[in-house]
Amino acid sequence: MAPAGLRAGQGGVDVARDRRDYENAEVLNSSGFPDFFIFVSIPGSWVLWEKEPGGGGGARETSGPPRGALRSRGPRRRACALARARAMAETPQLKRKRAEEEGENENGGAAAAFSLSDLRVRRVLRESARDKAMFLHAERIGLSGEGTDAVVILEKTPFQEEKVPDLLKKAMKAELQMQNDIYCTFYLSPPPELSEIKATVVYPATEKHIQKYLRHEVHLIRESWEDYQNITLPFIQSQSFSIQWVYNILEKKAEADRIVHENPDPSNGFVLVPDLKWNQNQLDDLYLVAVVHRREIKSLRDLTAEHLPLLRNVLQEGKEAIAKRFGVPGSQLRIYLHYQPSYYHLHVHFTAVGHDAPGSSVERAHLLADVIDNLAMDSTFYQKRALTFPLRADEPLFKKFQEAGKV
Ligand code: M7G
Repeated sequence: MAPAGLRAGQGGVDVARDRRDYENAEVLNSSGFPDFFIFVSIPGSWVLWEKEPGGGGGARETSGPPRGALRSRGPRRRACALARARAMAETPQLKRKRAEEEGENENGGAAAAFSLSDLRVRRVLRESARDKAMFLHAERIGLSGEGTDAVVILEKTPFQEEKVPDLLKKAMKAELQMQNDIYCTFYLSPPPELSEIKATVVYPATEKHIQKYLRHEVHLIRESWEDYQNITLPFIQSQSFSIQWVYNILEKKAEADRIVHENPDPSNGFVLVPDLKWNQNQLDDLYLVAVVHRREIKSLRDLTAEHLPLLRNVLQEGKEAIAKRFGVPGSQLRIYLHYQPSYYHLHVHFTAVGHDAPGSSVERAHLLADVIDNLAMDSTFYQKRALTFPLRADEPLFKKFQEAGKV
């Protein structure tokens, strides 16, 4: 039987055809170690996948014209053919592409895990020597050679107290940089387990994600209630910034194992999870976020006295849960809302009071306890007063305020 249409396995398998045809594949013959081959019939053709010679880990595909005498062997055998043919024929690249496609459905839009080495750096969006962080615009190159944008945030993680003695002992290299009287400076090259870097990846990233991390000049906007109604609200309504990650948390499709506390009441309940920014290795930068179950509250501007029971639950139960789980008392927590938030689904930030968390400054953070008091005094407090917030000069909302002659 002369193989027809021999193609190299590595990157040479036609994914579109494989995915469709595998559904009807039937195993004709197969072998495991040491030959590793699988011979299947697919509609209108036969295909042989075999291990590429040379131990490179690739698969070689050979296909040919229809054969008359092929019999169906039932659904189980077909499923087996599907899985085994995939396992043999897929290169790591193809595997990732399939995982990505299938992951989309399971996670409501979230891409499946992938390796950082798939990403290529395009440019530095911003860096902060103080925060020991760098924000990168990266891209992931697809099989057809086209790039998909990603944002990567690299941050040196805070020291962990229990690992510090090891750091001094195990530092591979300690280079003395200068010495003067009682002062000296060393540069250490610690082993990998003591020199962690946290990498947060947004993939695929939209232009809005990229702009969010690009350095721009910042302006303070003073928004009256009328400005909110005429400029901000129509703008928010015209935007489609996805809050799928919030729904994934509420529906336990993501981060379910990270939930610290939940009050399941649909009106007055919420879910408390560690924030994306916190790696939970140390309490100094403790950061959790409470996401409310109600979906129609966009921001501080929508709050009235009707929401007091919900806000009181978040404050009280959030504090109790953090004290119980992490041993940090309520008096050492900064509990606040952002205005403007990045995501228009009500959520509350819980950060360690000693942690200078991004967005915890006066122009953006509103303490939850103050919000509660304000609403208790006046139900329409946030539909009356002007609110100040920072906007970067490149943000579309800033442009709207500019067009309206407000900046
Ligand atoms: P925000 O005030 O809307 O915007 O807060 P900000 O990001 O400009 O502060 C949203 C909060 O949710 C931030 O503290 C984010 O770090 C956090 N966050 C964002 N995402 C996409 C996730 C996520 O997927 N999981 C968790 N746990 N937190 C997230």
